[in-house]
Amino acid sequence: MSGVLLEKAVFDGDIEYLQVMDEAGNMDQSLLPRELDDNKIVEMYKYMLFARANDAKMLSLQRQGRAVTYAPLVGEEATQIGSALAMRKDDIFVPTFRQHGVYLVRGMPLEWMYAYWRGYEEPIPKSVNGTAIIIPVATQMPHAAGLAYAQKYKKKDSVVVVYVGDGGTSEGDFYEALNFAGVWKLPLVVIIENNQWAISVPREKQTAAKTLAQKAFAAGIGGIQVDGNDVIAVYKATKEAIEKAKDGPMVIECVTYRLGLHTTADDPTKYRTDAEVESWKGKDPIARVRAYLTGKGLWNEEMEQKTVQEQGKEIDAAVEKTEHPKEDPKSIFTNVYSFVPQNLQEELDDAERNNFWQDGSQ
Ligand SMILES: Cc1ncc(C[n+]2csc(CCOP(=O)(O)OP(=O)(O)O)c2C)c(N)n1
Ligand SMILES: [Mg+2]
Repeated sequence: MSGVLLEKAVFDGDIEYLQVMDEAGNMDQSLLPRELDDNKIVEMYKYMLFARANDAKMLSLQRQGRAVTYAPLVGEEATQIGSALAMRKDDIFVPTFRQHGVYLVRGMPLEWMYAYWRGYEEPIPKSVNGTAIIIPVATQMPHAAGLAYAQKYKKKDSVVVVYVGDGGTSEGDFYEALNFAGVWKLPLVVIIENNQWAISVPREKQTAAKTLAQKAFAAGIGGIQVDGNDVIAVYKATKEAIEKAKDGPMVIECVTYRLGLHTTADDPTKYRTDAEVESWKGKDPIARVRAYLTGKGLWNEEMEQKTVQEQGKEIDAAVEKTEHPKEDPKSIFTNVYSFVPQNLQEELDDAERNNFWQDGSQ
């Protein structure tokens, strides 16, 4: 009989799915955030166009041997632009290696990005309020939780918005960061950019969990799944999470798709079908906003051509500026820490004493 008493649910959790604009560009006006007026949606659209144009240029430069490597974002524009536009200036963002669209919105100079993918990393301009590009998968998660802890400790209003891929959510770092953030109720918003693939490993072979958002529950955090190809839904979910972040963290799984290569060293035709890629092209994040704006008479072919031209010019100017970079090899000593530790200073002195960079021995 005591067994009956034990038969009760001790945890109950649902993951909601949010979509505001569907694949055809139909908007559920009741869910549209009030501040997103026509102008703001046009701005979102232009950012997405820019992100895609920039992506195509970078890919083309790499194929010409004018960039070392690159991780394209094509297909993931809504997840990046929607979340970035929801951030406030003082919020801090922590990317992986694919959030070029977020950098764009945060005002990262294009030249910085072109120099980076050519193999030369400058310090991140302070005004961007974000960290460097992070290549080791999920290692940014504990850093982001630490940054969020610092905001709370210093009684600052800033929220940390961290990005992680679907693959990254299987890493220990991901769970450790969530656990820490849950216990300390940190102002941390986690954007899972679920693009369905971790290089060649498909989403269904990464985890048996039905959603990635539900991973938040184990850490006592809220989670939501969003149509990651719907820029309005991503914006809305991120904005609300930032507004509530003083009460604790939130995990937002953005369901999107990597239409292109993992990186320029990858050939996805070896492990996935054209039919799959084609089916996701039907959910293109840019096409649906164009359909919406065109339907409302806010956009037309002429405006599209003009914007594409202007953006192309801006991109070409940035490429031109970084075509003949003047690298400073000393930056690997001076740009890593906020000060140069003694052991690095000694190495630097030694290199200079021995004319390391002049004698061609590097
Ligand atoms: C700790 C670590 N393990 C492996 C790699 C090699 N690697 C780079 S990206 C990647 C897959 C990441 O997939 P996901 O988290 O889904 O992000 P996406 O590349 O799809 O944006 C792997 C395994 C790495 N960079 N770091
Ligand atoms: Mg992925």
